[in-house]
Amino acid sequence: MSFRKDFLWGGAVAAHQLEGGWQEGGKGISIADVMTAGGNGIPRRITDGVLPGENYPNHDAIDFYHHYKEDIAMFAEMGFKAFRTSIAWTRIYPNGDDEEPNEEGLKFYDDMFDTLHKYGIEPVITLQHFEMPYNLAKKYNGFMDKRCIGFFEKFARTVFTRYKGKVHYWMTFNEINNQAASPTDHNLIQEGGVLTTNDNPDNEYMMYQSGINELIASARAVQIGHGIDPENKIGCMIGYNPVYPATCNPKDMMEFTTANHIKYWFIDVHAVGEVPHYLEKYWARKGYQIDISDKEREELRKGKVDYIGFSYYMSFATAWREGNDHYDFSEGTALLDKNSKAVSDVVNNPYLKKTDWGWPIDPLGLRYSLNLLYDKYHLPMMIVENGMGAYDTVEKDGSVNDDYRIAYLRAHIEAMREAVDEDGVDLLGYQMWAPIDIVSASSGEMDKRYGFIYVNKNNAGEGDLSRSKKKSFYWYQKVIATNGEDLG
Ligand code: BGP
Repeated sequence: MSFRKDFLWGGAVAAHQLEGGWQEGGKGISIADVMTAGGNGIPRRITDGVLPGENYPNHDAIDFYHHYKEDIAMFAEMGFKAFRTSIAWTRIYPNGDDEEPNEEGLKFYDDMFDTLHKYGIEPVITLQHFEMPYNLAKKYNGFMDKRCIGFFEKFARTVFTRYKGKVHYWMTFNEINNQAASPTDHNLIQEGGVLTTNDNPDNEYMMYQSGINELIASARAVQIGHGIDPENKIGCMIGYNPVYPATCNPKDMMEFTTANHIKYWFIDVHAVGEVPHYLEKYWARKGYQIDISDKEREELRKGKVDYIGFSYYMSFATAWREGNDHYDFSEGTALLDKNSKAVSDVVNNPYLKKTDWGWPIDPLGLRYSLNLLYDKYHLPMMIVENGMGAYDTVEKDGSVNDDYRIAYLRAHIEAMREAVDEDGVDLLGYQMWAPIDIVSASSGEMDKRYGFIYVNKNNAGEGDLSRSKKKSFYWYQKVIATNGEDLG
């Protein structure tokens, strides 16, 4: 037996990427609602509010808001044991700083969770997935302002209370660490909701300050969630794409160590409850006065997570270069530029093929990651995203023969099985990204498809939104039915 009997097989999405209904049911505007469409290699933009004549693909997305019953029925047909999505903060508190929650928004998720439970599907819920209320970004500069910790706390308390008994698996902030790899993605310090420009010299400082404030907010949410229901399992969510040294040159090893520190210090705060020593040193060197009180440090210790949720898509390689002998963060911070192109100290890994969007494909890296995280933190883990964005072709008979997607997922699930079987890591579940075609987070495209379920809508917004099953639908159905034994 490789996977536990109650292994949580399923799929993951985020509210803003599929729900649509951006102004329905009393919902407010989120930062995802002011993000324009980009393209493969074309960055998205954040506009100053919702402007006429701009294209905002998240506004309608795939209209899960009205199709969720039909879509969940299809997930159930595949045999899903779990479904990961987020609660759109702006459905509950439309402006983020409202006095009272919006009942219609709360009711929407009640109905969605009831539908999931009807089929025995466990909801796995992210509190904040790139969808902070735009008002909080605009009025407070997001998590740069400590008042946002309180607003998040209130939101968390509201949903923990309301969905007590309906939701047991939670995560606080999606890919909280992504902002460290590309601090000014889309003129926004992602997750922290800090609006800025790419050339602002304070970006790095703001990333650290808002990141610390989010971590305090996360630690408070963990404590509140445990207080409301001791059955709650509350995890962090890390975008884990390991960085390898290009060679065994000790200088490459140091470069690799630094790169991993830059990208993954957030996990130490979540899982150990401490700001890592190297980071304190770096702040001191840079003269960053990060506002974190002794009381807040105590809160970090008390609000450690129950499990590590992480996404895994790819790995990177890094090499020392002339003039970078200090292994200083500032010399290697931007591992990806805003077009998701590798820059800085990232080098090509000649052993790996890439997707059409240039993401290196590395199944064995998943086994490596599971081992590394388990060795270091000794916490249960859940893979909460893993998948391959690809251009799909619909055949004349309506079928989509996505063998490339099956091959990607098969290889990753095999690597995951080896990590469990041979290495003994403690793994709670696997949520592939994304079981149904949705709007891409990085590019805003519809044609960057991940799903087992095809959605008839393209980048231009054309299509009747009808859903159909791809070849991979039947493949995943068999994988779940055999608890991962039959990957053929
Ligand atoms: C992760 C995000 C998701 C998701 C995924 C795929 O970083 O948590 O929201 O979108 O990446 O990325 P993309 O949609 O850009 O292909």
